[in-house]
Amino acid sequence: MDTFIADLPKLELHLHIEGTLEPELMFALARRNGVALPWPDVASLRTAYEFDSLQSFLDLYYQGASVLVTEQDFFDLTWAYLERCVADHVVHVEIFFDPQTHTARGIPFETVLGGIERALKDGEEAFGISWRLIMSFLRHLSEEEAFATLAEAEPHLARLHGIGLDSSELGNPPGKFARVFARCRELGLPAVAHAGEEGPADYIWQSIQELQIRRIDHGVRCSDEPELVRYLADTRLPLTVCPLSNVRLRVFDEMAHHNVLHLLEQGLCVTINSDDPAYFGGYMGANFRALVQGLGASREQLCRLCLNAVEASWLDLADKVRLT
Ligand code: ES4
Ligand code: ZN
Repeated sequence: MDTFIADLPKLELHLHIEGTLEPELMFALARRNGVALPWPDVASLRTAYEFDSLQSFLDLYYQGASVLVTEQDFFDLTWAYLERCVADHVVHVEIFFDPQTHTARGIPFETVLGGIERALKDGEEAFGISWRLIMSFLRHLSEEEAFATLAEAEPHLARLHGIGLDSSELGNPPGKFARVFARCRELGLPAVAHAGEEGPADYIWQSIQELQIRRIDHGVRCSDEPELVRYLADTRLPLTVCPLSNVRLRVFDEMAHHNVLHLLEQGLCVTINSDDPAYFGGYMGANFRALVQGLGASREQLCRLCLNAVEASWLDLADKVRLT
């Protein structure tokens, strides 16, 4: 089964590039940039990877990102992720970056975008991995701050394929950003949003009705509302599900209780993704293996999850056909 999983061509549609920062690289960049970290070494940092909620993770994730300073740092981060993609036979990636995490520290938008984009272009050339780049707004910040970030991004819009919404979900409903997302639609940017990870099914409805999103990131709490599950099955609006993330952040108390295969069998377009793999215990291959170990996923189900990712991706039709 491990060989079968290794050989499956995979697409990753829910990946925060800042969440691929491995402890070793974090310490190397801290040294390179003279940034102080609150942990003495890699081993003690790893012991801090014990989360009881989304917020407990985000606090550490934002602290870790403070070592990313130069264009080369963002290149090195993204390049290391692409090497993991090669190892896991990931052939296409649609990745998030959080500009506000960096611009708030005085890092220019162009430094962040330039480093990530250069690695993605080099990776496409070297490994044949195709890609899309999604700029994500931090929902714990204000609407005004999101509009300011959009203004900074406007000269670079041709380099962005869409927008997302992430960070602390509870208390920050999708509707808070309805006007930002409306403006992005006018600018021709398709949207996705994190919804129904820790937050209620109503946040999923809101992201559909008020943000007009093309995919839901996580969305697993849809199970709380049968009417929503029926809607998602009928429309095939995709869900980018992240199994290891959900268990690490206590959305499900163990993998055996995860609902992703149940949603798959109800006809939803669910896909498998790694979210923040450096923090949650594994990249794409590890997530697929966890489905087999924890849920007894069959080969046929794993294939269907990969085909769903082709359907859910923003690849051109010709490339989708080539992959199926
Ligand atoms: C995130 Cl798991 C998760 N949820 C919401 N926002 C995020 N940013 C990075 N990882
Ligand atoms: Zn996420």
